[in-house]
Amino acid sequence: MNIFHICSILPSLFVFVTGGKLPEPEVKIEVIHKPFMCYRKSKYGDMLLVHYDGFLESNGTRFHSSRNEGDKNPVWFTLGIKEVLKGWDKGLKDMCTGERRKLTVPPSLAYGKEGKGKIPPSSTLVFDIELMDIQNGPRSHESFRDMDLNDDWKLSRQEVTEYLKKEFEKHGYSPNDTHHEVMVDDIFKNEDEDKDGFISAREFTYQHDEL
Ligand SMILES: *[C@@H]1O[C@H](CO)[C@@H](O)[C@H](O)[C@H]1NC(C)=O
Ligand SMILES: *[C@@H]1O[C@H](CO)[C@@H](O)[C@H](O)[C@H]1NC(C)=O
Ligand SMILES: [Ca+2]
Repeated sequence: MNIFHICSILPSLFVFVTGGKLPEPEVKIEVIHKPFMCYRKSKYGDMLLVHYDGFLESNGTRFHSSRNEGDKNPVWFTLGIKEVLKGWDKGLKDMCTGERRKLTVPPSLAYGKEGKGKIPPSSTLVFDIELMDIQNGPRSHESFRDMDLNDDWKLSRQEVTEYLKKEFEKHGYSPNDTHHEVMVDDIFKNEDEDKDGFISAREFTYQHDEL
């Protein structure tokens, strides 16, 4: 292939790969320790138990340590539902129990231009994170994403109704609007904890009754 071919192909490849947009900022992932045996890898919707230290990249100041501050317990969170920094959601996938990673997180995937508390504006952060345990999330990330038709990270009554209809059809029942209405009322009574008329990803993930 000569140079002219390469030049004409490259731009179209670029558009294909990035969908025509600028590439999203990425988290830099370095594996510090990988256990010899890996029984299970983290995925979206899993609950992860981690110990971590967080540092400002600019001068190495540690702004938080679960190992040394507070009750010194590791922390639980659900991966992939924006419960934690975007950089964590992106950087802690496919991780083994016992694995330790260093994440370098650009500001846009951390506290952004504003910063927060001890974090100055536009800070790149460095985390040293050890995965202590993985548990099944009470509800899967996948089903939330399926139900959230307009990708706004919350479920409206209409989205839940659509979901019920589909589930009923899948199992061979004819749709019954009155019945669905009653079910949706019930679901929102149980799930919409803060009564704002939507079921957020967080409310969805932490409830125990099944939809
Ligand atoms: C590091 O930077 C932060 C934020 O700019 C500042 O508060 C802190 O005093 C600095 N620490 C050192 C050791 O320079
Ligand atoms: C639809 O559901 C309502 C409420 O559950 C029920 O009373 C009614 O008989 C159902 N209608 C049909 C056609 O199945
Ligand atoms: Ca939605």
